[in-house]
Amino acid sequence: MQSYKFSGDEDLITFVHQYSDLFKAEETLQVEEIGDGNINFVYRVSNEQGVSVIVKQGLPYVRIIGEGWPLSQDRVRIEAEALQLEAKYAPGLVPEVYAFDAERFAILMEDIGSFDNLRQLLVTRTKLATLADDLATFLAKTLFYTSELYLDSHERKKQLAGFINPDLCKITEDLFFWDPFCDHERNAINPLIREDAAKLWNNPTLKLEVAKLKRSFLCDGQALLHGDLHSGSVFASQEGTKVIDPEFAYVGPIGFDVGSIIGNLLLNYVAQFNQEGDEAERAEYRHWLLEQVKTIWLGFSTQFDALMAQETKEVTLQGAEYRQWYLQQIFADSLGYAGTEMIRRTIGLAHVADLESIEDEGKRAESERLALQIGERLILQRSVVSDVEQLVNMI
Ligand code: SR1
Ligand code: MG
Repeated sequence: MQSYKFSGDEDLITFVHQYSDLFKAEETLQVEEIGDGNINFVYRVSNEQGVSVIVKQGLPYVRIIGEGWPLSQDRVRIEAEALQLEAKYAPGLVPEVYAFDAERFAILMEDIGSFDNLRQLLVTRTKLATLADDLATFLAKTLFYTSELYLDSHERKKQLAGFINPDLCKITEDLFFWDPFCDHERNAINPLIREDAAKLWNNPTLKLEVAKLKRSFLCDGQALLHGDLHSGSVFASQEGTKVIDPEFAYVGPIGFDVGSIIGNLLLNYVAQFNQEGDEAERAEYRHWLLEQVKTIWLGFSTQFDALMAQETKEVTLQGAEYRQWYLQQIFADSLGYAGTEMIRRTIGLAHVADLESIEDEGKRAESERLALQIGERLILQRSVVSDVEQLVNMI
């Protein structure tokens, strides 16, 4: 397989000089590898004054597995183009792309080092002032402006063709909709909840509903999704939010993005029952998390509805009844995908620090059981929960 990997610090520095004039040729630059994701390599290049940029490179395989799990490098182009589109529609909410190099499968982009990873912030129970509003805006704008509601037929087909992304979609097909619903060798299951997992594998009603969600993931090309909107793909501070890493971008069902982030907030919610620290503080944080779920849904749906009414090009798709029907479908899908995210992060291959940081296996099992129960309910009841208030009461 033809591929290019940066050979070392000098090579990375040459790459940075080639695409940016941020640094002088004679400056001493420092290179650190900072990536802790599953798939790619990420480096920070900085000078002594603290000026820095990020280089992200994708090799033709999954980083944490190695060459045994090959992966198309076209994902790097997809990430660069998705970031550029997101920047156009949701300015300030993604890092700026400075350059994309198609030969080296690398992106040079803004360093968002003053923001912290949302998953870590949630584990340490940090309340974030603008997070829910920012995520609502990101979702409403990126999803509306890349949907059939806004694009004309030709633009839409072009977008579809540019973001086919079969390798990354296949990861999601397997890790969300197949592995966790059978006794798959890729699964990682706390022995204390194996029986709970087996109950899901033996529930035909649940498997039928998961199959319907999978069909929608495979076939319903509503908008250009981020495609992997979990807490690790969000960086935040008290001043703002940055969404990173859209290498899974493809044209799919809107509820997949909305549900992924809601599912991640709920994973932290269940973890907070058994995390370290004062129970009153944890209870208060759980309450805050549910408030964020409400704010995200209400902010997203209000903005999306207004965009539908004001900016939809096709007149038959602007009416109030159609808008209400459309948003109700997205709500149901979002609950379903929040449910599959909770289940796959609990018994599938890729776990989350929210649960994994609970050291006591027994306590972790309690939170994991709750994740499976809520996940199952979200999937089964997604069409009967009428609004976000009812959702929060159900949880
Ligand atoms: C092998 S990749 C595992 C997970 O990491 C990515 O961020 C996606 O969430 C994927 O499902
Ligand atoms: Mg990622």
